[in-house]
Amino acid sequence: MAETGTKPRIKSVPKTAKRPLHKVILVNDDFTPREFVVRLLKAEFRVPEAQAAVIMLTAHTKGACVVAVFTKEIAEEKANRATELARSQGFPLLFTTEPEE
Ligand code: TYC
Repeated sequence: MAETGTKPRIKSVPKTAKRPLHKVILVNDDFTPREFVVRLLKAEFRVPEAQAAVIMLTAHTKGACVVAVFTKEIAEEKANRATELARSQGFPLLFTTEPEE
Protein backbone atom coordinates (compact mmCIF):
# COMPACT_ATOMS: atom_id res chain seq x y z
CA MET A 1 0.00 0.00 0.00
CA ALA A 2 1.19 3.59 -0.67
CA GLU A 3 2.47 5.51 2.36
CA THR A 4 -0.37 7.95 3.06
CA GLY A 5 0.43 8.48 6.70
CA THR A 6 -3.10 7.51 7.68
CA LYS A 7 -3.68 4.61 10.03
CA PRO A 8 -6.34 1.98 9.39
CA ARG A 9 -9.32 2.61 11.66
CA ILE A 10 -10.33 -1.02 11.84
CA LYS A 11 -7.86 -3.45 13.36
CA SER A 12 -7.79 -6.72 11.49
CA VAL A 13 -8.15 -9.77 13.74
CA PRO A 14 -5.91 -12.66 12.67
CA LYS A 15 -8.66 -15.26 13.05
CA THR A 16 -6.84 -17.90 11.02
CA ALA A 17 -3.95 -17.95 13.48
CA LYS A 18 -6.35 -19.00 16.25
CA ARG A 19 -8.23 -21.51 14.13
CA PRO A 20 -5.83 -23.98 12.54
CA LEU A 21 -7.40 -26.02 9.76
CA HIS A 22 -8.01 -29.74 9.89
CA LYS A 23 -7.81 -32.23 7.05
CA VAL A 24 -10.56 -34.74 6.34
CA ILE A 25 -8.82 -37.98 5.33
CA LEU A 26 -10.34 -40.86 3.42
CA VAL A 27 -8.95 -44.23 4.60
CA ASN A 28 -8.76 -47.26 2.31
CA ASP A 29 -10.37 -50.60 3.13
CA ASP A 30 -10.80 -53.87 1.22
CA PHE A 31 -14.60 -53.97 1.21
CA THR A 32 -16.25 -50.68 0.26
CA PRO A 33 -16.98 -50.60 -3.49
CA ARG A 34 -15.08 -47.96 -5.46
CA GLU A 35 -18.30 -46.61 -6.99
CA PHE A 36 -19.80 -46.11 -3.53
CA VAL A 37 -16.75 -44.13 -2.37
CA VAL A 38 -16.93 -41.88 -5.44
CA ARG A 39 -20.68 -41.33 -5.01
CA LEU A 40 -20.25 -40.47 -1.33
CA LEU A 41 -17.41 -38.03 -2.03
CA LYS A 42 -19.56 -36.27 -4.61
CA ALA A 43 -22.62 -36.10 -2.38
CA GLU A 44 -21.00 -35.22 0.96
CA PHE A 45 -18.00 -33.15 -0.12
CA ARG A 46 -19.39 -31.67 -3.33
CA VAL A 47 -16.36 -32.66 -5.37
CA PRO A 48 -16.82 -33.23 -9.10
CA GLU A 49 -16.80 -36.81 -10.48
CA ALA A 50 -13.24 -36.64 -11.86
CA GLN A 51 -11.81 -35.30 -8.60
CA ALA A 52 -13.76 -37.83 -6.55
CA ALA A 53 -12.31 -40.62 -8.69
CA VAL A 54 -8.75 -39.32 -8.17
CA ILE A 55 -9.25 -39.05 -4.39
CA MET A 56 -10.71 -42.57 -4.23
CA LEU A 57 -7.90 -44.07 -6.34
CA THR A 58 -5.23 -42.28 -4.29
CA ALA A 59 -6.68 -43.70 -1.05
CA HIS A 60 -7.00 -47.10 -2.73
CA THR A 61 -3.35 -47.22 -3.81
CA LYS A 62 -1.63 -45.27 -1.00
CA GLY A 63 -3.84 -46.17 1.94
CA ALA A 64 -5.29 -42.72 2.57
CA CYS A 65 -5.97 -39.41 0.85
CA VAL A 66 -6.84 -35.87 1.95
CA VAL A 67 -10.36 -35.00 0.81
CA ALA A 68 -10.65 -31.38 1.95
CA VAL A 69 -9.65 -28.93 4.65
CA PHE A 70 -11.98 -27.17 7.11
CA THR A 71 -12.02 -25.69 10.61
CA LYS A 72 -11.73 -28.40 13.29
CA GLU A 73 -15.46 -28.58 14.08
CA ILE A 74 -16.58 -28.70 10.44
CA ALA A 75 -13.91 -31.28 9.53
CA GLU A 76 -14.98 -33.56 12.40
CA GLU A 77 -18.66 -33.12 11.60
CA LYS A 78 -18.16 -33.94 7.93
CA ALA A 79 -15.89 -36.92 8.62
CA ASN A 80 -18.36 -38.37 11.15
CA ARG A 81 -21.34 -37.77 8.90
CA ALA A 82 -19.68 -39.41 5.87
CA THR A 83 -18.45 -42.36 7.97
CA GLU A 84 -21.91 -42.88 9.49
CA LEU A 85 -23.56 -42.71 6.08
CA ALA A 86 -21.26 -45.44 4.79
CA ARG A 87 -21.85 -47.55 7.94
CA SER A 88 -25.62 -47.16 7.52
CA GLN A 89 -25.20 -48.80 4.12
CA GLY A 90 -23.16 -51.64 5.64
CA PHE A 91 -19.69 -50.50 4.54
CA PRO A 92 -16.64 -50.14 6.83
CA LEU A 93 -15.50 -46.93 5.11
CA LEU A 94 -13.66 -44.52 7.43
CA PHE A 95 -12.99 -40.79 7.32
CA THR A 96 -10.64 -39.34 9.92
CA THR A 97 -9.38 -35.83 10.66
CA GLU A 98 -6.01 -34.40 11.61
CA PRO A 99 -4.63 -30.89 12.06
CA GLU A 100 -2.86 -29.36 9.11
CA GLU A 101 0.86 -28.80 9.79
N1 TYC B 1 -10.22 -50.61 -1.83
C1 TYC B 1 -11.62 -50.62 -2.18
C2 TYC B 1 -11.90 -51.72 -3.20
O1 TYC B 1 -10.98 -52.22 -3.80
C3 TYC B 1 -12.08 -49.27 -2.74
C4 TYC B 1 -11.82 -48.16 -1.77
C5 TYC B 1 -11.10 -47.04 -2.17
C6 TYC B 1 -12.28 -48.25 -0.46
C7 TYC B 1 -10.82 -46.02 -1.28
C8 TYC B 1 -12.01 -47.21 0.45
O2 TYC B 1 -11.05 -45.10 0.90
C9 TYC B 1 -11.30 -46.10 0.03
N2 TYC B 1 -13.17 -52.04 -3.40
